[in-house]
Amino acid sequence: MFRTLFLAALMCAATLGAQAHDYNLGDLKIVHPWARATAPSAPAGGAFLTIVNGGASDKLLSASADVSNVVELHTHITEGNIVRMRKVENIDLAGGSETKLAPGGLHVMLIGLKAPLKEGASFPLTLTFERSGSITVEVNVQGLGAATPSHGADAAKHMDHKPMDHKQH
Ligand SMILES: [Cu+2]
Repeated sequence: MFRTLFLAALMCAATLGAQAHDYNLGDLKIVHPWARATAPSAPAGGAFLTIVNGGASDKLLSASADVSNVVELHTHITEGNIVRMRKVENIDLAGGSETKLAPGGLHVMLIGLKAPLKEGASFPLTLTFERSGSITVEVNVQGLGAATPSHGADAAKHMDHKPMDHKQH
């Protein structure tokens, strides 16, 4: 299948304002990339987005950004009654599926923030897919109270995120 939407996606990324927010990359649609604003001392933050795959199966292999020293793909797992974050090597995107990276679930982890993520700001995040290639999207930073009701608890979990957690994987 021809990737006719690729150029359109690039143009969209180049002209994007602070609030716009869908990107097309081949058969993939990337919806509303956003991150939660972080407290001044927070060592890490999370970025979230939804990936709609209208084609054959694909995988999100990696994410990169300049706002932190390390960028990882994470999920949350429950061990007993403790919810922890764990690094994942990639994220499966089945054909015809919609995959949400959202607070409390899969997310892009920004570890070692170089500066706090401020509400109203935005930053580029490059996503690399196994089949569809790469795209750079603009992530909008939203306030601490934005989106889901589970935010308070999730923000606390991110605060507990120690560098040691990542060395185990
Ligand atoms: Cu995480």
